[in-house]
Amino acid sequence: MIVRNTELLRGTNRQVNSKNWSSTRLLLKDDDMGFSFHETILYPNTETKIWYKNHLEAVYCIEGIGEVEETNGLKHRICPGIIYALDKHDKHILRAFSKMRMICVFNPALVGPETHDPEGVYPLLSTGEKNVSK
Ligand code: 9YT
Repeated sequence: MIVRNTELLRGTNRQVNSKNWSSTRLLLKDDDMGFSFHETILYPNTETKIWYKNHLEAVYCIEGIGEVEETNGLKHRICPGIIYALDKHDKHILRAFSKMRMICVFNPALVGPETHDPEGVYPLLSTGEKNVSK
């Protein structure tokens, strides 16, 4: 059994920071669960273009208000209790109107240090790779 405390992972290499968000990665590829599991804090009044072309992601909101916009312009309000799943590797824009706390699951599992490239994509890394595009 794996038992971890998010608070104890902050400030370690399991916390990855970006301009608009901070992601604490509770479960990663090395844990061999078949997915990775993160707590992501989105900073208020931010807009992030994302395209996980190499991954599937499900995102469950537990705090805050925002919206996700599809490429066809359709906007979905996000608040606690809402999940969205990028089952078609959907390009999207994520807007946080307040601080938001999200639980995010990735398949395939992230290795650890991934952060968005200019297109909002995470590379497909294998365990051991430390070099990621910013
Ligand atoms: C909701 C979202 O995709 N935010 C970007 C960070 C990502 N969830 C992560 O790496 O935890």
